Amino acid sequence: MTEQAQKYVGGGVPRKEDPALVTGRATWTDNIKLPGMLHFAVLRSPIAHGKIKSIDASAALEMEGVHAVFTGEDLNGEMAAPLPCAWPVTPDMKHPAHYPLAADEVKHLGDGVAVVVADDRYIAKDALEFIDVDYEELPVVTNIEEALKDGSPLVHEEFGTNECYTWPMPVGDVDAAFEKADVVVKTRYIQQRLLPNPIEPRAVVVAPDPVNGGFTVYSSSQVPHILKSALSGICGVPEQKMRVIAPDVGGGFGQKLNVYAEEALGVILARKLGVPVKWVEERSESYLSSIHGRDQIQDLELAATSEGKILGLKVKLTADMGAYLQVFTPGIPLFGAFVFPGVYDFEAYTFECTGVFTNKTPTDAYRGAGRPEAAYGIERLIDELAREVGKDPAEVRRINFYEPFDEPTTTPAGIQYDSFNLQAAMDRLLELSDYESLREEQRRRRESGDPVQLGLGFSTYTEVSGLAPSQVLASLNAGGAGWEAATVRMLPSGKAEVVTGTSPHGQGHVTSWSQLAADALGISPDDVEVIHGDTATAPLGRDTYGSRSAPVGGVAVHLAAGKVVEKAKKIAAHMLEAAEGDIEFEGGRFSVAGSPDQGVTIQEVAGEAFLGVNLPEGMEPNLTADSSFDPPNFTFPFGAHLCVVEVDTETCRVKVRDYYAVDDCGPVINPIIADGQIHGGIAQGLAQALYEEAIYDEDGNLVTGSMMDYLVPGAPELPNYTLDRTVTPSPSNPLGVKGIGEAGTIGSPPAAINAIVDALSEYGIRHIDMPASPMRVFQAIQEAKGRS
Ligand code: MCN
Repeated sequence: MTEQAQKYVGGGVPRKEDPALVTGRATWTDNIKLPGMLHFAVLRSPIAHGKIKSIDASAALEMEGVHAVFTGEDLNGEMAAPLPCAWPVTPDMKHPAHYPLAADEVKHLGDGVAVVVADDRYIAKDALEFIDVDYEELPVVTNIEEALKDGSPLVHEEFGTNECYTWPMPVGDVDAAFEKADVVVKTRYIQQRLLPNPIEPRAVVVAPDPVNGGFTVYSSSQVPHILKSALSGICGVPEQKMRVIAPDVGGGFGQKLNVYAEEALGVILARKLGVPVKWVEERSESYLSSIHGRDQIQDLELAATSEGKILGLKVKLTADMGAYLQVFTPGIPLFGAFVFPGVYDFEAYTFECTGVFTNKTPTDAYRGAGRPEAAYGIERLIDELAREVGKDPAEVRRINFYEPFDEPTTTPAGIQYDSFNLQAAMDRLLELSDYESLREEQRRRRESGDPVQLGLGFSTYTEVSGLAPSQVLASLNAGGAGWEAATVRMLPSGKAEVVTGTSPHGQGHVTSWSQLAADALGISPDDVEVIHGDTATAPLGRDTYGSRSAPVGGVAVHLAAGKVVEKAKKIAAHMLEAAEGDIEFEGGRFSVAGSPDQGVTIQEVAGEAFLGVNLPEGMEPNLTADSSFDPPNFTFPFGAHLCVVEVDTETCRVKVRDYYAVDDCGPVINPIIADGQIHGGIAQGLAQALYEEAIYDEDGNLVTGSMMDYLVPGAPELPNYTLDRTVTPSPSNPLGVKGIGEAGTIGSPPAAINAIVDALSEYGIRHIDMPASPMRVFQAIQEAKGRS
């Protein structure tokens, strides 16, 4: 490929997306109003488990403005297939049929029971109140350990058990390592359940196409391409007649990486009624009907020498699936299996995960999806180990880091990390934070009996990003099709269009892909239009999740643009009557080597390619090229974080005073965007560490059912971040880029908890569960005082 100097990639090009977003000119799904459109609302179960004995909708049907009420019994027969789970992790995994509306039995609070279609959403909502459902309540199970006990209430009676699957990772025997160990740290950590909170809750509009008999689905989704295939299967609509458009999407964080009941209901209702229909989720409804994150128990054992050198790791997870399996539910904890050993070089590792059904909303991918859980496990263990062997946690990390490498290196989990240099990241972090003087301040405060203690918490994490390699995904029974597609075309005027299969919902792909195309083509990013999120205009795509877009989709843009330049070079040679080998390309201009005055711009070539008059013999007109990039491996970003907390031992409040992060995602396409991703990610990780927890009571009621009770931190609760980066290119793709969209969320929870435990270690406190609320800190201090 013809490469030229990078002018825009790596520079802080301001986000093209922002003017529309900050001036209220974005188009959200809820802004879409179609002629004749009706609105639907879903009646949701007020109990966690029960048989539906009868549904009487007569009063609702009599209300003015109500067009129809349907139940599961009315609609399920119209589905060609239930809602999909795309990752059957074991051959004998239990997979309950999951229809958009429960027909016989509700399995969790908020399970859909009936749908009202009305003139507007307010009438539809009001009408829900007039539907009378008679339930026979059944016993409920919400606790995963209870759910596995004999005699537990069963979520799905037909399976005779609540165990969905047990997945043992086929890796080595660790017993020998544990026999050699001087120190074994054995512990249990809890990953509390989290509720994702994108600013825009979900929304869907479905319009039947009276001409071709198909449907256009507008959805606030991260995955229009996946949704198109899935909806066509669920609703029995030929795939080529299904078009999905993701308009502006106000965040997703993994929650919108799914195929939801309401999307299928929209298609079925639009087909039945022959008019467009709309559904918009409310926040408290979202807390019940959209997937939740995390929720697992981690039983861990780490074996090491008295010097703190790790010898082996045993991981046993018990993970809450909730009541049904959504698209990736069973696979989420398994993502963690591959990176649980973290950035540490040792051999012996076992991992087993048991997935469990409970009467709760299903879990699925929430930013990081399995990897924050894993990083938390290993990073907390390392701090516990450091304390056992009496060394500084920075030192114990260092003696276990992989030596720097830039070629794939096999890990105890049986995968290959692509490139690491933790030493450089750690060196920079210690320098950036002035670690020694922080320790000095800590000593001073301890000695003076200051009620406000200082805590320092490290996290040196890695993660698997760039979800792609089709063959690897297939080997994990996760389907394949991990590639990403792009088309780059020059228009007659010399401007360019980039068509991408990624589907941004806050990550700034329009800007980033413009930079990539601009550099390759030698034009301005302002002359590049990025087309995305519509399966009619961007027909090939695998969408946005798993921090895959830059290392897979961005690379596809780069490769397609390179192909355009290759073709343009042939045309330029023809126009300049020179040999192709003599043509040089710099700054968007082709010239003849040794005769720089003789040249044509890429815009002139584009015009010529369009006219098709003066082209090399046999060459097709137009300057356009496609690429479908399927990398050989994932990418493995890594980083070193340090969280500095002040813990007030009298009020038990934790203040995150400073947060230092040195992340490495290879070369950065856009530093402003990458920093923004890290900021948002750290904020979400600190939210898990300190504030957020979805709590169910024993009857299956979501106690934290609104923002009044579910504490999402805002800017005042969060510190200023001090960021820097190291650059270790990935050998998995020609740009060397690794993903950055989840890194902050993965690195920060263990850093924060390590810092709090560090602050309180003088009391003999060894662990505090997340979220480390003032009450938990208070209890930990009281218990520690009771012990002493
Ligand atoms: N980038 C870069 N240099 C790199 C790597 C990435 O400049 N070396 C830029 C990319 O060009 C892109 C952005 O960073 O503009 C993110 O790229 P990438 O890491 O590939 O992640 P994705 O675009 O695939 O985004 C997915 C990731 C995930 S999995 C979640 S969850 C998440 C996240 O992104 N959800 C988000 N960030 C989010 N940000 C917002 N605003 N909203 C969400 O819902």
